[in-house]
Amino acid sequence: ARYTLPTLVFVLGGPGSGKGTQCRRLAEELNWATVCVGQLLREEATLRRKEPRGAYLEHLLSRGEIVPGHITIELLLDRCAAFSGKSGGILVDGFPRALEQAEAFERAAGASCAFAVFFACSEDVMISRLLERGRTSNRTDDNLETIQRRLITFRHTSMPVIEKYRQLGKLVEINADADVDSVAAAVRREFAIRGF
Ligand code: UP5
Repeated sequence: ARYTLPTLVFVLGGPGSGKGTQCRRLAEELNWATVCVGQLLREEATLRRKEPRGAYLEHLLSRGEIVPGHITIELLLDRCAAFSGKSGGILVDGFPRALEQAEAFERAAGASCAFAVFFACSEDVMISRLLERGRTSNRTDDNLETIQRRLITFRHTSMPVIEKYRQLGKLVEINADADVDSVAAAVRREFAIRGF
């Protein structure tokens, strides 16, 4: 990397497990930055909607499929660079979602995460949260069919990333079925234990 990255924490969990909600809250409390990688991709799809890349991204997002790593990693590193020196650390919300993307990121960034947080949430809870949000979110992936695809992608492709960090002793698992305040308190405790 051309600059030193701040402390990175990967925030992982299934669709609707509460990653975004908790990242926003924690970032404010710790005075960290947060990068929602799905949001970065949605913004890129909108920005380039008249180009082939925009249509391609929208195609993948609306089907709950994972965007190729080289696209995601470039956007993510650019955003991290913008925060360089301006925040204590960066919460990376929703990345990496595939083992090879975790490895590609580490190569490109020349760094890994300090640790990874996993919001463990039951599928019934995730589905009902997303259907509820889908009434007003305008997200093309908050419908039952795509929610089910997102869950399958999560189980098959993203869970191995979580298992990797567990094996490395870098995983912090939080019960995310609980209410927002309880989850936030559990997360805050885990960061405090690690000196943040
Ligand atoms: N809510 C949250 N916490 C709650 C709680 N404790 N109790 C009750 N309700 C709670 O929350 C979802 C909803 O639940 C909200 O209405 C919230 O109020 C409520 P949110 O905090 O948004 O959960 P989150 O886990 O962030 O859910 P999100 O839908 O954003 O997760 P996804 O992982 O599906 O979405 P993301 O934006 O990360 O990715 C979208 C797509 O981008 C992916 O499907 C994929 O196509 C693509 N992508 C990639 O290809 N590569 C990447 O690296 C990243 C994304």
